[in-house]
Amino acid sequence: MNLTKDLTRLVTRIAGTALAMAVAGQAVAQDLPVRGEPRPGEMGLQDPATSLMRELVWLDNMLLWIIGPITVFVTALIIWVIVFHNRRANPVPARFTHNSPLEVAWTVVPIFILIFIGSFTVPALFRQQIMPEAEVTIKVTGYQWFWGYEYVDHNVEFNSFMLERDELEEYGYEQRHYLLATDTAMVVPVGRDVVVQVTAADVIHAWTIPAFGVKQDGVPGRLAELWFNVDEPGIYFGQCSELCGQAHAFMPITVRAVPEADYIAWLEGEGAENLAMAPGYDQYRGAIELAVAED
Ligand SMILES: [Cu+2]
Repeated sequence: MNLTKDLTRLVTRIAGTALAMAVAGQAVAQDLPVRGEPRPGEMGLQDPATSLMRELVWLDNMLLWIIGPITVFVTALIIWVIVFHNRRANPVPARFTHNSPLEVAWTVVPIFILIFIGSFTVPALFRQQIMPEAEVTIKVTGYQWFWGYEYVDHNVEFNSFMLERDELEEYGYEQRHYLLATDTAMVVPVGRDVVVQVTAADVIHAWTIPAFGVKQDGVPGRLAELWFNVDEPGIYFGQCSELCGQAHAFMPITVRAVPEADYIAWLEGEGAENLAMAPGYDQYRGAIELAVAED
């Protein structure tokens, strides 16, 4: 952890100059590498940023090893039938209609294949759908056509709109982030269990970050949940994934995963209440007091 820099930033913040706050805010933005974004010509999934997504990538690869041989086998059977069992090659067809051993085999073998697959996918599904004890709880609301974020423990609330092409640089993004970057972002601490409550205010939207391996429909009148725990600091992009109307393509999602101290400093800057509920707050407080004492 970059303790010295964090401390300097916190101390200047305590001094309370608006300039120092602006500089600190910018430093957070520029420090963060973009880790979760689509790349041109990409064939596979995005690099996983959570344990859930690592598991999904593994499952995806494992299934390819099963579906690949099955596809080759079925294609070979079709070719074999076409070549050797057409009217010219085989003018007198066999007359039998049943073959019990074969029928048992083509019923039982797929059952075992499905049981094998299920023994990995069902536990993975449970890991996604059973919520851990939330260390950070964020309520996300889909609107036509932007996202609203609410840090329910801290009374912090804001909306998130897509950046136009000519605004990207001003916010520290590049042109390739058009349709992905937003003016404000969901900020989360790395290494903490974040539970996101997803809903919508008008029509059905869907909140997703591909690198996190999460996707959840936001349905008006209902509160669904998803969770993730981000491995590394970075910027991660997603896009609304449920056709929600004319500007469906223009309500992207930006998540900034930051070190804990930056997360608390950000909350503080947003005027958060109940800061003590933020994960790692005691440590953060201790670090500030230490820095002040050394001054
Ligand atoms: Cu939408």
